[in-house]
Amino acid sequence: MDSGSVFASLVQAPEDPILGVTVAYNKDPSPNKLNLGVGAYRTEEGKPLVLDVVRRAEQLLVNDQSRVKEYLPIVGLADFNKLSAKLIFGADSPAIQANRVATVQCLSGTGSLRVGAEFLARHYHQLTIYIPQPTWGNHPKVFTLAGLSVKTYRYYDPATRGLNFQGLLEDLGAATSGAIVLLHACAHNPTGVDPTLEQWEQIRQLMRSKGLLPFFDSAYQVVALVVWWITGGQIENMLGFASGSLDADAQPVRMFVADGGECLAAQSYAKNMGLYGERVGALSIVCKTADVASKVESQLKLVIRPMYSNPPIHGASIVATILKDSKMYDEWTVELKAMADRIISMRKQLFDALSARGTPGDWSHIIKQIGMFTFTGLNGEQVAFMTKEYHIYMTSDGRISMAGLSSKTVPHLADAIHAAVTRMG
Ligand code: PGU
Repeated sequence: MDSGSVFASLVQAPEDPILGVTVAYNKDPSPNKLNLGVGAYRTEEGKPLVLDVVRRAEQLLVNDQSRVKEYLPIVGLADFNKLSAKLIFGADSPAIQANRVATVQCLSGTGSLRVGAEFLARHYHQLTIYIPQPTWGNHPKVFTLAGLSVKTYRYYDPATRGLNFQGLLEDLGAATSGAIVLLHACAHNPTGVDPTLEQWEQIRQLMRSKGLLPFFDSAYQVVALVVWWITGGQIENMLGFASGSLDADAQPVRMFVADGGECLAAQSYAKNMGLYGERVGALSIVCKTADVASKVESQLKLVIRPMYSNPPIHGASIVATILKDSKMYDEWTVELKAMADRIISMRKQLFDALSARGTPGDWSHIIKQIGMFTFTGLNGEQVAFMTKEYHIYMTSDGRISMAGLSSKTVPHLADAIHAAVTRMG
C-alpha cells in the first residue's frame, strides 16, 4: 500500500558492488559460506581484529578524566592532523617545516576524498579528474557527485596481469593540461599492481610537465609496505622496520612533494589501524607557500561546515595517542607485521593449493600482487558460479580479499576456483 506515498515512484536501488557482497553473504544460511568481498582484515579464526595497541590507547583515553566530549574544531584534532601529515609526508618533510601543508581530519578515506573533491570543484580551474582503469568502485561516484567530470587512464593489462605502463603514459600524456589525476599511493585496489619507483619517477615528470594535479588516495599505507618487504624476500629488514623504514610505501607521494609542486592526499586509518567503523582519515593539501596553505585551510572549513560541521573525536584520539608515543608506535608496527605475515601466508597457501590441483593457467600473480587483494582474473560468470555452488562471496570483478581467508578455508576456495576454471573456462 505505497500508492499514497510521495516516494511511490522510486525504483529499488541496487546494492553497492562491494558492501552489497556482505549483505548477500549475511543472508546465506550455508555453514560453509565465505566472505572474501570487503577489504577488511580477519584473524585465522575468521574474526575481525581490534589491535592490542588500539585497545590500550582506548583504555588510556577512558581513564583520562580530563577528556571531554566537546565539539572538535571544524578541521578536527590538531595533534591528529600534524601526526597524519608526518606519517605520509615524512617527519622531516620540508613542506611540513615550511607550513605549506593544510591538513583536515575527515571521515576516513572516503570522506577525505569527498572533501578534497568538493574543494577542487569550487576552487580549481580544471574540473576533469582522471582515475585508473580499473579502480575502487566508489571513486567515480565520489568525484562525480562532488561536481568533477571523471575520465579514465589505462592502468592494468589483463594479458600480463601487470601494469599497462605504456597505456598509462599515453593517456596521461594526452590528458587535458591542468587536469586532476587520482593515483593510488600504494597497493592499488583492486589489482594489487603498483608502478616501480622508476616508473613513478617517469609519471611524476610527465605530470609535472603537463601541470596535472596529483590527488593521492592512501588507503593502505604501511600495510602494503610490510607485505612488499616480505614478498621481496627482504625479511631481515623487518627487524628494523620500526625505525623509519616504514616510510618506504609513502615514497611515491614524497617524490611529488620533494619537487616543490602541489598535490592532495587522502589518508585512511581503516586498514592500517583496523579502525574501519571509527571513520578516521585526513585530507592534506600541499601548497607552494604557507600563505596559500592558510587560505586553502580556511576554504576547506567552508566545505566541511555545511556537510557535517566537524568530525568525530574518538577515532582521531586513538590514532593521535598511538602515533605520538614511540613505544605504542612500535607496537603498532609489530601488530601490522603479524597481519601482513598472515596475508602473505594466505597468498602462498592458495597458490600451492591451486598448483596441487593442477588448475589450468598461471596463478603466480597471487604471490606477486601487493596488499590485501588478489585480482584473480576470474570473470563475472565464474564468480557467480563460485557463489552459487560454493557459497564464496567476492566482487564480480574477480577480486578476493586475502585477509578473509584462513588455512581452513583455502582448500574450499581452491576447489571452487578449480571447478570454475575447468567448467566455465
Ligand atoms: N580508497 C580505496 C582505494 C579503498 O580501497 C577504500 C576502501 C577507500 C578509499 C575508503 O576507505 P574508508 O573506509 O573510507 O577509509 N575499500 C575497501 C573497503 C570497502 C569499501 O568499498 O568501502 C574495499 O573493500 O574496497
